[in-house]
Amino acid sequence: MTRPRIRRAIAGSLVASIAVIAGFLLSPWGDRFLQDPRNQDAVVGASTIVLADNWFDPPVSQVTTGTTVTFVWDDNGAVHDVAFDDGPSSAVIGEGTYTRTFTEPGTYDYTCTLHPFMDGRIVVTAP
Ligand SMILES: [Cu+2]
Repeated sequence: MTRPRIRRAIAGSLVASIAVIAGFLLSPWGDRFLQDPRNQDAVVGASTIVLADNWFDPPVSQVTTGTTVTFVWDDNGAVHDVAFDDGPSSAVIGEGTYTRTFTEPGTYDYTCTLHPFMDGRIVVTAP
């Protein structure tokens, strides 16, 4: 290849790469990647949290003490876990459920250790 051809080839692959990245960031998945899920409004009373599309739904939930929160895997077999900052965590699984009962008020952050952007929060208030 001549030099101009090489330059054109490099420029072409650069443009293609930028287009792919921009396409990703503008997609719904990229939108989720860019935002902190814990900035979402809390859904009051949500005691079931669904794992789908690399996302906890809802990412922020507010419940009262004594509530058992159930996490439900529904991501076509994609493997995730629920790991709380204060210790408890589920197994790394592709289907099934995980439950945790909250006896103390507080803010409980959790994440999926396989997908660091996949974050969630449970706010526990006194009844
Ligand atoms: Cu995950």
